Amino acid sequence: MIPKNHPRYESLILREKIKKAHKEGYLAESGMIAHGRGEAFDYLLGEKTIETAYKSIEVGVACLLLAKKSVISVNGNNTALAIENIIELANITNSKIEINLFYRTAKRVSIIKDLFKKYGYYNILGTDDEKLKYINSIDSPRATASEKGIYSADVVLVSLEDGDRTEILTKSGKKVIAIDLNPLSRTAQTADITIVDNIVRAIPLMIDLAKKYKLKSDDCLKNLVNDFSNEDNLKSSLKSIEIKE
Ligand code: PTJ
Repeated sequence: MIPKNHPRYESLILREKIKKAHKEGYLAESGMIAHGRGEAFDYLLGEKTIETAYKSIEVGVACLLLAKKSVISVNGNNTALAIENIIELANITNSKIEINLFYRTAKRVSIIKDLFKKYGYYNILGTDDEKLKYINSIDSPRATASEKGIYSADVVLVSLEDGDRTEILTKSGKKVIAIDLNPLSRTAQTADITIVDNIVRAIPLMIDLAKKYKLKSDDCLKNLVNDFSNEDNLKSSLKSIEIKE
């Protein structure tokens, strides 16, 4: 039991969620390393949402609302940390949810599918290995996607994603929104809209904004997307990382 007054309470609770997910068999061993990497960057960002992330959250939400077919890609880590928020964001933005695992096993897919069911989400995609298609015929496990989901989507939201996969998605012409605490990662660098923030803060902010921005006109949302430079935003995000003495 972690006492609520522990100075690192929030961070330790997230670790507990990651450990529990691993014990339950759906979080990859490397997922624990990925989490530690994220923790380090979050620490350097001051464990708060930085100005540039508020901007990319706004643009990311606009992009999801404008999409013809948007999909939120889920894996072991984001399921462990943000399952309820992912479902809420999908419902508000009319996005589908698809399981996409780097370390794919039938067992992990089945546990994640059942967890989403437990939280009231029944139509998760990407569960049937045989029905997966290869994006642009690229013969790599990183290029697989379900026909009804990522394969035919125009906008994909990824988090804790691997760089190869993000690159394949962007090269295939899809707009990729990435949530990644490391502004230097290949995912952060190759996505169209990068949100340098922790998913546990970013997704609730996206939900709140989506509720408001649903009322805005398409023209207004399009202007937000067109005026955005991911390169500039990432450069400014890097400046937020300060090593405090
Ligand atoms: O569940 P699977 O099989 O798909 O495996 C997924 C992992 C996470 C193991 C895989 O995608 C992986 O190895 O990821 P990487 O290459 O370590 O990248 C994870 C990125 O997410 C790193 O840049 C981390 O800084 C970042 N990150 C970690 N935790 C968070 C995060 N970004 C946002 N929120 C977090 N909580």
